[in-house]
Amino acid sequence: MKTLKTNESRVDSIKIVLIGLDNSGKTTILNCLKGIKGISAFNTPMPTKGPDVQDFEVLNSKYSIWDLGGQQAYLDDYFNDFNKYIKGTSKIIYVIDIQDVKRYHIALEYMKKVINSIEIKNGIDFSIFLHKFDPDLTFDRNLTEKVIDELIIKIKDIIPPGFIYTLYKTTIYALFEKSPVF
Ligand SMILES: Nc1nc2c(ncn2[C@@H]2O[C@H](COP(=O)(O)OP(=O)(O)OP(=O)(O)O)[C@@H](O)[C@H]2O)c(=O)[nH]1
Ligand SMILES: [Mg+2]
Repeated sequence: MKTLKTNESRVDSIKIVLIGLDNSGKTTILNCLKGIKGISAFNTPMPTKGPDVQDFEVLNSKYSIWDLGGQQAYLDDYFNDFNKYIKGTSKIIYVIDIQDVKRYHIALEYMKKVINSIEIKNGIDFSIFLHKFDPDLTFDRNLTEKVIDELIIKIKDIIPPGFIYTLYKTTIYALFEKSPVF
């Protein structure tokens, strides 16, 4: 993990912030974005300890991805000066583990805090990933289509009027497929 100065922003690169609860899949998504394919993309990364910044170049564009580790110990720290974390950010990706039904309410509560902490709400592209939406996702008693529909309604309820966002279903098991929900 790199040492991070929270007021650091690299003007020549596109900054993307990945945020969400622990185990939601942020680092795995980052690895996919970095182009790590094959078996290593499926390795389970160690939990990210606080903020981790990764700089890389894809097709002549420079990216600076800020992967904010989601373990309980770090979640509140980001709000001490959230606007420093998101300074210069083009895109915030909020990741929700669609398979972690028991923690939907915590994920939503945290998302609300994140959105409310963004001072300048226009100009940042806000995406919500309903992640681990695997092609072979099996619905059971806990995870039903109705449960997902209800989650989407709750997300819409949290979003403040005029706040622009896009909701995607994502998975790493389709070479990172991403399709808009609406
Ligand atoms: N089924 C499934 N599992 C996934 C997917 N993406 C990631 N995972 C798994 O989810 C687990 C957690 O992934 P991480 O990327 O470490 O999660 P994280 O959000 O970075 O977690 P923290 O660093 O603790 O905040 C790992 O076992 C991954 O292999 C997916 O699309 N589908
Ligand atoms: Mg991580």
